[in-house]
Amino acid sequence: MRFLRASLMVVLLLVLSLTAVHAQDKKLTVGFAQTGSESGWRTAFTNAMKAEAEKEGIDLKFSDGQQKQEVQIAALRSFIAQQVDAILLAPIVETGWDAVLKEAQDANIPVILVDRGVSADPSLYVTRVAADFNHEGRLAAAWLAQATLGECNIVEIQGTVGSSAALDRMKGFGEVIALFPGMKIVATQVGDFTRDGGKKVMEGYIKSLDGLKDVCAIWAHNDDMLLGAIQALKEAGIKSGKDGIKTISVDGVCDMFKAMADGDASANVTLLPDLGPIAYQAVRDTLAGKPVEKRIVMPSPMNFPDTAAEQYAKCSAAS
Ligand code: GZL
Repeated sequence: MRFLRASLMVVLLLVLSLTAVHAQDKKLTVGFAQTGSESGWRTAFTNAMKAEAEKEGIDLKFSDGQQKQEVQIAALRSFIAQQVDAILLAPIVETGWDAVLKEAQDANIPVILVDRGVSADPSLYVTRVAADFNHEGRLAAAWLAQATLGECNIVEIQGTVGSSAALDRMKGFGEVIALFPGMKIVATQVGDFTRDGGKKVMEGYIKSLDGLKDVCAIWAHNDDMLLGAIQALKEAGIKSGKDGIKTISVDGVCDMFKAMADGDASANVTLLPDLGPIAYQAVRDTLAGKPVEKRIVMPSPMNFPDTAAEQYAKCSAAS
């Protein structure tokens, strides 16, 4: 009898260890609800996530949110119905996610936020892998404050309304310029993170602000809007960058390095797009029952014209 019990234990342990090995080696199926394809950075981020999934043998179900929250929510519901192992979400705006995140939790599917954040209860997602957007705004303002000795009339071009990227960058930038009585934002409008949006906002500023004659700097929440704005300035014969209105923006897309190398842009806070390795590791850890930090912060380097030509040579060769 004791022999039988011992044999059963051995068989049970064997089955459990084989199951554990199988779970570790099982090909992961991950749903990724991306915001859209509104900017150069977004495209670079999407490509990086797909390439890393391929490298790690992850079956990535990709959904382009087309810049619409309802499309992203529908994608999450589809991933739940497909019973994916985990969901990655880059939420276009902060609010309106509680219900669908609860549905994922009830289906026992972990959700990991990548890039932007949400205002939902943090218990509804495992972690958020992203840069600190408030810090990016503070970095941008700190650079401008030292570059202008704290005296500057600034025009701002905002990202998507309600997005954590726009809200937090605006907040961080504002906190730092508030330290300098001589620095103020004289105009702010929404460019929705697109080149066309930035161009249209700048065309309006050129008209309403007398050709920007009293404007010392342009602060854009992302490069694409600044690149569109620079196009509008060129069409109006107004100089930016080295010999003109100072510029500061966030992302570090390849064309921004060209603009800095050409002397049209002044400085950049770079947003690293390669969140894949960290995000997929968080997926594996959470599925294996291991603890995952509630917030994983990516670093925010800055880049300037002095290395822009070399950086442009690298990024244009890679694309
Ligand atoms: C920030 C990201 C922003 C980028 C823009 O992490 O959400 O969205 O700065 C993109 O280029 O549109």
